[in-house]
Amino acid sequence: MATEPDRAAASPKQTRATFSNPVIPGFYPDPSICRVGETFYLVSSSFEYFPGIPLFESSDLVQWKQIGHVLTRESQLDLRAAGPSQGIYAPTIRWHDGVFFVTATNVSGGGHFIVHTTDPYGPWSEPVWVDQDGIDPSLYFEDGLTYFQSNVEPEPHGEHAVDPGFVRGIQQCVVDPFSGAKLCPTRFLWAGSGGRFPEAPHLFRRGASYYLLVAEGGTEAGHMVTIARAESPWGPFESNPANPILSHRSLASPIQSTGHADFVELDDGTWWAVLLGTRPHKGRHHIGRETFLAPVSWDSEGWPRIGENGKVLAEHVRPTLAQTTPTSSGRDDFDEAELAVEWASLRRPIGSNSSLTRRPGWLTLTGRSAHTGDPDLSFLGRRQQHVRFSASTLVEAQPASGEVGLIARMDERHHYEMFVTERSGQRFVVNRRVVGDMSAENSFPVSDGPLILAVSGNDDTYSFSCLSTDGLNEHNFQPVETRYLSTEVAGGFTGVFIGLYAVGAGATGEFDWFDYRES
Ligand code: 6LW
Repeated sequence: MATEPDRAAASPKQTRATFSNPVIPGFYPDPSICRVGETFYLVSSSFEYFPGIPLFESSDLVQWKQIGHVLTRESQLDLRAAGPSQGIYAPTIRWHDGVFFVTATNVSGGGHFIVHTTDPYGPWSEPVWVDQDGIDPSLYFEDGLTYFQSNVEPEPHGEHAVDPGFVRGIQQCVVDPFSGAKLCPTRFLWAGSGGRFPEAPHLFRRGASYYLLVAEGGTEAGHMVTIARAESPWGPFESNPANPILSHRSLASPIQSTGHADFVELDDGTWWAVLLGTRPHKGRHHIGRETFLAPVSWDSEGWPRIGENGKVLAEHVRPTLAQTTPTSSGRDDFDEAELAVEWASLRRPIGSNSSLTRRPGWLTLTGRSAHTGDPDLSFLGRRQQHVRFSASTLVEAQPASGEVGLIARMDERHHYEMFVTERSGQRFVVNRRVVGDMSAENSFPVSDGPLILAVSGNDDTYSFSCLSTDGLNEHNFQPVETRYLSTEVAGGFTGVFIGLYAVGAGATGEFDWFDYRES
């Protein structure tokens, strides 16, 4: 799906040019960034999807190419108990002394872990576990010590029951990053500036000061980034009097819910922030929390501010780095030995339920679950990265009484699909909408033979259509509303995936190609 970036020579004109946000569209929240020489690496949360923690590379901070995932083996990533929006939360990536480290939390088993590698293309190590409560772990290396931060959670994330005596905030210990062993007790660092849910800590140094960057306000409309500083990694931390240093709360900006930032410094002395944000339409968003980039400026008192006076814009002036061009084609002909990196399954590798060799040049999926709301659905999908998009696939389906189809999936209880099935000896194409407890279907009969299944979307609707390759059968289903797949309806932390699936023990689907594009 991807080609190497073409690097154009930097010219004064190019360095003054702007870039568009988000730099990584679609469900890629909680970004964390590190720099190794002239190359940047970025990771984001992946929740119940397998493999875990998408990993990107860039040389200009604007064009990002996914190079793989950090967690590619079941021994690293146990999601068996992960419900929707559980599993992997908020990774941090750091490079120290020739080694890459990623820490994150598996909220569905094990808690915080650290993995490492010398080659970001993998393989990454087995996880080591750190015994500290909370979510959103981070790492800071200095003088041979590895400082390990996280937030403090009074109970499993998501409940937020109020204990009046409990102070939320950021805590820290020192760890051995190769064993996970704690080398000192955990100490409380900072309670934040007063917003709810202080989280997403990152500790870094600039000059003689240690800065503690955090998110507050919750990941919805009240989200913000605040900062404190100290003369030691242990504090005491002094809150920036001008906090927050980024927030879009109550602004009429097309970009909302900005927060959860991480900083990187360039050779030219400029600092940049990656952060999450959303682009709602009529107060709702369905393609998830996305990754944005913004410049960081420092005032004369040594406090940073993100973007244009604490706001992220749809366009900012580019970093002074040689500009690269887009890399991803969005088409998979299933001709390679392995699936392209964009694909993910649910909770575990799709394993023997998928094959690229059973029929060479085709992706074969076989059913294993009873229905599309099953947590163990035989599914391969990619993130819907653009509100306006189209996706299509050519399928030869042997569905038996099961289903072979194309799905727009938010979670187990919120998804729209179009599938081929057989009922009373007749083959049908069915469009089903599942919203919570409600399910509705429309169907029409088709004859045997290959079909092109397509879905397109805009702000308000998805449209499913089906065409037989002999041109004799064409059916366009009534558009269905995007709003019921939105985060505001479905809840949770994820975004819509567009995927291929098979349901039912006897169902087989052979897919010749899959094409996804922004429209
Ligand atoms: C993440 C927390 C948050 O751990 O949402 O945006 C949680 N903030 O920091 C899941 O993405």
